[in-house]
Amino acid sequence: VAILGAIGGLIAWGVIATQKCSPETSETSETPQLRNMDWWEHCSLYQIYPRSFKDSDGDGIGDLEGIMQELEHFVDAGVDAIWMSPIFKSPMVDFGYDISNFYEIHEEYGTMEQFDQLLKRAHELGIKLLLDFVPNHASNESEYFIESEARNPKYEDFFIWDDGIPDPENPNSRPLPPSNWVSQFGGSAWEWSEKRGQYYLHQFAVEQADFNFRNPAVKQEMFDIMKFWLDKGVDGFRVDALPYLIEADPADHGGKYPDDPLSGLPQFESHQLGYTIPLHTKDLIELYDVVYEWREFIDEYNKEHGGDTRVLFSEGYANITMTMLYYGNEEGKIGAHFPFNFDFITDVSSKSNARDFVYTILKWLTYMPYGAVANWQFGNHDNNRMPTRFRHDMVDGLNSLNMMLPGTSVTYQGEEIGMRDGYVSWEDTVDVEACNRGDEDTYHLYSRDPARTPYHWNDGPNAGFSTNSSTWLPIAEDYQEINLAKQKADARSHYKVYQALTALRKEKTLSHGEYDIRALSDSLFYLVRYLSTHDTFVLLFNVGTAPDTVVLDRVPYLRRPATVYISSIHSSRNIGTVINQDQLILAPGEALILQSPSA
Ligand code: FRU
Ligand code: BDF
Ligand code: MG
Ligand code: MG
Ligand code: CA
Repeated sequence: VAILGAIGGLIAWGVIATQKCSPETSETSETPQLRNMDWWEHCSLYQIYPRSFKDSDGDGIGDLEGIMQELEHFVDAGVDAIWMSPIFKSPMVDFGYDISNFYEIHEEYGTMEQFDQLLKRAHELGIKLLLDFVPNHASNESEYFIESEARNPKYEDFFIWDDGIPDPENPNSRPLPPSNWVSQFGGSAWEWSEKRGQYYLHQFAVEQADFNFRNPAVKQEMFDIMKFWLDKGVDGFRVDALPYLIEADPADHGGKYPDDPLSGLPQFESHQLGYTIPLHTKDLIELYDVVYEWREFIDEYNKEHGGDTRVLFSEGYANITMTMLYYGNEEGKIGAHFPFNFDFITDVSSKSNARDFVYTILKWLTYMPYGAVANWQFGNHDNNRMPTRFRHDMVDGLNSLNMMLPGTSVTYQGEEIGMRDGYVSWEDTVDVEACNRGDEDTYHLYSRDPARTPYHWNDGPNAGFSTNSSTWLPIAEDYQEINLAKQKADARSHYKVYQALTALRKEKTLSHGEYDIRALSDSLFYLVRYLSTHDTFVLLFNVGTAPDTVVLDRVPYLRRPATVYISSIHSSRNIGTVINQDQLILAPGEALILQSPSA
């Protein structure tokens, strides 16, 4: 309840009668008074995976200068804000999520001067730029770790160190790991340091040592890192891997790291993720207090420095209750501006029907705290690409859903042109998760490489990504069919639908309107966005594999005649087609956005 007061004034998309209307929204006397929205509440956010976006210097690896050269792409696409996966100094064991210096740019990606220029140019173009903040761990090549391993008093307790358990059978040999905890990338989460004669914790790769968030000096370092980049002018952070921030404290468990309970699932051996239930290693309630402190910090920074709001978007896969705690708690603490919503990635797929979609959408909107801002996304660098997880014919409908639901839309690099997973052979596989958890026969179950292959700019060599003879990951084989240049030239394309959608989002109905969503059958659902005195926009989407009929009287607020405003690229209906009939048959995957005038 207290969150009401705390978030107060941040009502996401409702209409507030008490707020003075801004000139641009007071067209007629009946027009509802619409509150002003902050930029992040309804922006189109885009994730860049820098290593695969654009290579400017011909080494086969994407870089900052490449992003700089292509910034106009975001203006053209209608994107308002971008966040970049890590660009900091790194041995690249986990492609930048293993940071060895949080204050420096990774040399393959460029220089600090290039970063400063990129930020300046993005701002000149009206694009917000967010960085990836990775607080859970540092590279074992970071100064923090090297000094900690050497017991330099300043850094001695920067990580989670423990003696381990004496081996009863071999009292003189190396002790056993402190607990049965399993790393996200497989194997024990504890690694022996010969140098320090102790184990350290790594919830991810061996080379990614977990920070000790019970050490005030670590917390201070995190503030210092954020301040360093905020002072440069970044617009905020995507915050990585939060569920793993804090683990059980031995002080609460008789001085010993407690074992996680066993899942009992017979397919897992003790070194495999899934063998245990992460009771002591994930979603610990203390971690939220750290997030709430970061929010206080960034709010304070905003107050002190003015200008556009700097934001925190949190990352973490957790159940709905633990996810919502990132927004804030009932005691009035506020956390991230929003936690990323992964429900379209984890809860629906090509096997889902229209009811599953509606249920998944309403889940987030139901659990979200009152007045909070929603967000939607269908992919990221950790999961198979959207058209591959769903069906190829669903790209436009899924992008429509992303753009038409209330709140912020998040696009993963390539979704605007419907890029699919690239094929990466075992020989070409570089993802640490695939290499550690899989082998030649099973790597594809774990590999994140297929979602990370380079962006398809055109049908030239290396899809226009790089002039090098080879690229860090292979180019997906379908680049001559699926690329940006072709989609700009074609009369109808995913990209053109995407552009129309980002433009449609500027309508007040989309930013401020109410929503209604319902399954009309197993395969067809509608999403209505409506706002008094404004046009209504209706998405009709057939997620099934057979044609299906929609009786238009069943769609509320859809006054006829209506007009086709956007249609999926294989639809027989063109933009501008007038819909006056009582029913429509939608082909499999067909999506129509209908516009109908206000009453
Ligand atoms: C999760 C993620 C992964 C990375 C891990 C550790 O999204 O960002 O890509 O491997 O966290 O930082
Ligand atoms: C947890 C997780 C995965 C993600 C990535 C990093 O296992 O966050 O969900 O896909 O592999 O670890
Ligand atoms: Mg390069
Ligand atoms: Mg280990
Ligand atoms: Ca941790």
